[in-house]
Amino acid sequence: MLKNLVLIISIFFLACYIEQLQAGKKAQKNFVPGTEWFDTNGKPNNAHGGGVIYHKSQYYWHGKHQIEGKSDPQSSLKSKPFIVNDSSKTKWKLTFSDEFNDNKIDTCKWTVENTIKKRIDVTLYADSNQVEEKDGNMFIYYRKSNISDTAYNAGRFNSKGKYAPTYGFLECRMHVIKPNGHQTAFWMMPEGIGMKAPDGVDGTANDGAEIDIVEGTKAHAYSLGIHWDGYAKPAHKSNGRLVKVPNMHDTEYHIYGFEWTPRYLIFYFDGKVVASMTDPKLIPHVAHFLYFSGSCFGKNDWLDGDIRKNEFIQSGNTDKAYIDYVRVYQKLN
Ligand SMILES: [Ca+2]
Ligand SMILES: [Ca+2]
Repeated sequence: MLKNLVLIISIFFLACYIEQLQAGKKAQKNFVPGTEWFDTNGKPNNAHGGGVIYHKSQYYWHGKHQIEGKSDPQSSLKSKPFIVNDSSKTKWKLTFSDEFNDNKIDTCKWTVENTIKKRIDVTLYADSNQVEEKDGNMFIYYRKSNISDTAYNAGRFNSKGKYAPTYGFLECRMHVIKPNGHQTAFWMMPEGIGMKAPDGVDGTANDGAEIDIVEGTKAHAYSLGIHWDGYAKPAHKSNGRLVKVPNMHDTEYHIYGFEWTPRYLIFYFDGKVVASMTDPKLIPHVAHFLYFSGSCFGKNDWLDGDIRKNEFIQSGNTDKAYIDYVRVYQKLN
């Protein structure tokens, strides 16, 4: 008895599924003038005296269902809408931001780093004296430390453990320092094991990557890209490019954007696409926190200048990068 009941229910759902499948074949997301149009049930669209309304990113065409020579077999209440997705503008919702406008570092969002980093021939000290929010910006300071001739200070702060989106559109308006043995970066790191060897080494960036939205490495260019599977050779892999921007540092601010979806990554500079990645192996699918950092380098092969020869810094001056705002949007549908 129970067996028969299960069989009947199964056949019923299978029939519903097949019907939906058949209807789905005909359902349209767009239309061509001069051809037959179908509604979302795959039925020929029949809407006399139709009108279009726009509601929550969808256009609906409603009308009265009529067949020539017959009375109305279907009330307009039962008719299904014909839907055209509004692809003219993608809908984004602001889910995180810091405008840096209240002269106080928001510690619910950010952790200012206290770290020591060894370079080839200099040591870099990051501490809370090197990051300051004022005048509508978050400042990152660069200076020669009074610890020793080879010790330098630069600020770093991140949202680790406080805010880490998966996918979204990130945008930051920032004054990147003109590199001369020092540089500014806006980047992301995975909250999980993605960049930790050996656990994160799976041949992909799916489990997390270092995502560099901007690394200000050259006077007339900057670097962007991703690194995955840790930093140790031979597992470490990377993909990215140098974006040439003549006179990049003649303008105080630029806007650096990053669009991250399950299918692609797009990098923007002042609203223009400067790089995109679509290889499924390169798309991270886990949470990444935000990172802003200043760095100093002595001898190096990737950055303009050498901090030991930076006269401005060597004379005891403070150089600064600053961020007007950072905003993160998430897609609505
Ligand atoms: Ca990996
Ligand atoms: Ca601001």
